[in-house]
Amino acid sequence: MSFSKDFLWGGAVAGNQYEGGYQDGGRGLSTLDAVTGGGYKKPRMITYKTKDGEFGEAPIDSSMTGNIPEGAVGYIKPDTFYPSHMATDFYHHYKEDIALFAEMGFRCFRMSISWSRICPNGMYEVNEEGLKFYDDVFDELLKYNIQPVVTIDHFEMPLYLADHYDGWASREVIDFFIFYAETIMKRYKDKVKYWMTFNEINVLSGWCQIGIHSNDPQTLYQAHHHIFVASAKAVELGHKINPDFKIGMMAAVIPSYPMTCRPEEVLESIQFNRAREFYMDVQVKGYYPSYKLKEFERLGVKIRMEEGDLEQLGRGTVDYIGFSYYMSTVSTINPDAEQTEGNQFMAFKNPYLETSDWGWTVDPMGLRIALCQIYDRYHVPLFIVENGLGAADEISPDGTVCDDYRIGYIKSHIEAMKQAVEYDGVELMGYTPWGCIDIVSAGTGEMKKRYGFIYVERYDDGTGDFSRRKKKSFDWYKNVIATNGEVL
Ligand code: BGP
Repeated sequence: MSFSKDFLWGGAVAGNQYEGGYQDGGRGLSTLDAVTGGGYKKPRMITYKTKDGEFGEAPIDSSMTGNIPEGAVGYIKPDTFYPSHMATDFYHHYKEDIALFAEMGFRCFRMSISWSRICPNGMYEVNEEGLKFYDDVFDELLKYNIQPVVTIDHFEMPLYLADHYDGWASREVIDFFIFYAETIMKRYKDKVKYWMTFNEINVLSGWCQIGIHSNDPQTLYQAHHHIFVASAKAVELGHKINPDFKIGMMAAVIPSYPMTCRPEEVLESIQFNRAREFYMDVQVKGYYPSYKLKEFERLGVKIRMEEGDLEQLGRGTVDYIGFSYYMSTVSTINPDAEQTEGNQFMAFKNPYLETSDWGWTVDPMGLRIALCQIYDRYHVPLFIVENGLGAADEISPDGTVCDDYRIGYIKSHIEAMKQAVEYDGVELMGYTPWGCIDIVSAGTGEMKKRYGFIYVERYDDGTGDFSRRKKKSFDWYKNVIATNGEVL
């Protein structure tokens, strides 16, 4: 067997892209609720009102970053389509969906909790109906012996905190977050064993994700310091609430290769990879690495720290590294090198690799390379909590959805995982392909970009009855799990 007998096969989603019910059950508004849909060459827009009451809209780029003017507040315009409001309606379909996940044999299910469903304004008021909703979801998962894997914060925050505190730029938000994290970890301490604090911490920026109104390095790294402290506090607190908790970090991993053996390009790729390693160094090793302190000096960034912050980082190191992997990129010193779309940034094209319909470089061996690089640096268990192929799946006239391309993509990445385990000795906890059921694309706000083993009839013009149907990959993945990855 390549994978351990308790390998966590499952699937992954995020609240703002799947849950819907944005005003059901006492939920408060989140930043993503004020972000419209987008599409090809059509950015998603933050709709807002200025402090003078003027309406405005600000584009977010594919890295989901975008800013609204100081003092402006998110505003939901009438007669405007906001994908997160209903998404693909997990809120009303959770029993049906979980039964389908169980039919595939899921051993775990990665999902996020919506902070503003638990604390509607993000502060110290708790919404019991919100807590009850996730109690019901976890009970349904555990009925089928599916372990919840909970992301505490996935790319959104309570709108009130963005509007009134400038989001994570304010140190007070640490305490609000800890109150929220403590509330859910205590409430679900006997139902949820696996947690992770912040989704893709290394790409968090802008108003949608962290509520800041500027991405200048001082503002951004000060906000990230507050997030690091909050994450470390949540990890330390979680271990006190239940010593059996496994609490991880989560980063977007996009390994970079030098375009040539030219030393300048090798150095360029080392520096690109450090952009993610900085976040892993802080959360796994528990301190700011020297290369980043040197960068702060060059940028004139002066992180305002409070007494005990650095000790807190040391006490709140994580149990595992969760990460997303979709693609690799190339580092070059040639500014005219051909580029291609990537996950949250424009990548340079690798002449040896194909790209997806959305331009993302398809590189299964890159997953093995990333697993080796990360495991060799940190020697903690790894968990691939996002991997998948966004494609414009269509229902054939006979009612089937033949997504052989997705089977090929997932199969090749599982083969790479096997090699990392069998030949490179990587300790791999589990694998939860992204968007195991069709959900809204974060970067483009589209339904058209589908990832699921399950097709959802919901379309970018707001039509569709949310009905679910199995794609060809559903039975294929079911057999992968049944054979613990032996048959692909
Ligand atoms: C990752 C995010 C996920 C998901 C994924 C796919 O960066 O963690 O939330 O969005 O990207 O990207 P997209 O939805 O833009 O296709």
